[in-house]
Amino acid sequence: MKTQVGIIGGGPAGLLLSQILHINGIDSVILERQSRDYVLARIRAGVLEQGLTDMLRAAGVGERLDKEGMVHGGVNLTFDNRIERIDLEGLTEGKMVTVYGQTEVTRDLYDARDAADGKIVHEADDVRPYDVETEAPYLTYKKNGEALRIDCDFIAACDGFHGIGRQSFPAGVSTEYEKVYQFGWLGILSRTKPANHELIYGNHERGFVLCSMRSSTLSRYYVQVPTDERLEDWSDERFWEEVSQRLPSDVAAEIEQGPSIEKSIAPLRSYVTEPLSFGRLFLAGDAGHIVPPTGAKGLNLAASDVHYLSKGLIAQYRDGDESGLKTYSERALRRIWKAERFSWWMTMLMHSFPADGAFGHKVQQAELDYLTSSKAAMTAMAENYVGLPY
Ligand code: FAS
Ligand code: PHB
Repeated sequence: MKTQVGIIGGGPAGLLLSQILHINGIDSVILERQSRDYVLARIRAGVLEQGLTDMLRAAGVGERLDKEGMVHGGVNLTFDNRIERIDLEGLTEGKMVTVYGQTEVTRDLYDARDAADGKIVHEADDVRPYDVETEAPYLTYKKNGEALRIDCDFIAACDGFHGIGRQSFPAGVSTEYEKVYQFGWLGILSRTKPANHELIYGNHERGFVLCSMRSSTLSRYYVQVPTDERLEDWSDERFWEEVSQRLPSDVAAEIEQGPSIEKSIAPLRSYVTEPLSFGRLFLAGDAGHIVPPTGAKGLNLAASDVHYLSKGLIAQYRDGDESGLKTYSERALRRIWKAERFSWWMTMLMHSFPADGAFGHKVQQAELDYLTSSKAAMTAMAENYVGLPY
């Protein structure tokens, strides 16, 4: 098989890239390791920056988003038995975020690719990129035991943190930066009304808590847990009790408890690999970087990577201008590092660090008290949370 762009990974980054290339007349093939049902069963991000929602609309994938997505003009912080609202819309001259699950974004992108007869190979095993330093790279993979090959002009590795793309860079090319946090997030989905019409991020000495949602009848909650925590030790009753203890009493009183329909623990890490390209192989999304979900940046960074990479590929094919591809890594990394910093800052501010003792907790309370009483500080948080410019 021959295509112009071979894409490894059919998550949001790979699907969005394929759809944008398609509407610009560029052919691509996606090789996805899992089944479509498996990909669509993942419960992950929930908050979309305006940059991503604009890209989805431009790619012809905004209809359900505009119908079902919930636009939020603010976000709330709780600490010291208080709740304080950050007026995102007022502090950023009208910018807001949209709450719409990553699962729905992925579903909408799959539907769009199907409608355009997009080529997506599911359960593609042992995908490997070759000759990426030449003008004729190719991918091999196995499907139902048969060895197959795809010749292409460029390869985009949108294959997530555990993908093959980054591992295919020759030794000595990459520099990795990593910080692993000594806690994870235990998350549940429940068919209950959300605690608030906007998100609530909670700092408490028992640990971080997040009250989010997917719709007016579907809530998403997270609590900080130690990295070695076992899911089987968390009954729904224990989870709801912990959420309530970590919130101000008047906020906790609003919580509608109910059975969990999904429960999982995700580790937290900050990670970046540099550069994001080698020859004609490009990394986009979690393949190149990971952020702790505290800043709601993971999915949104995948979108800005796809923005830069698709622009570079379009210029290459349309005008023979390779400058966008040559500068892709540098341009994407500038925005990635700013999101890494914001995600690290939110994580350090909102989680409990027992090793820092009572003093560390008091310093966090003071920073939150300052943050929520300073227009300058809230503006800085707001412009990062709604998303810095591409
Ligand atoms: P993805 O990991 O989504 O997709 C990569 C795809 O490549 C997958 O479908 C995988 O099966 C496939 N693949 C991997 N290796 C392959 C190979 N060798 N061959 C072929 N295919 C291969 N972000 C937030 O903003 N908020 C959150 O709350 C949040 N929660 C998260 C929870 C978890 C458990 C995880 C892992 C991530 C979470 N994230 C969150 C981040 C997440 O949303 C990512 O940023 C987002 O999925 C990035 O999309 P992709 O880059 O497409 O990577
Ligand atoms: C979610 O709803 O899953 C969510 C929202 C905000 C975050 C992380 C996760 O920062």
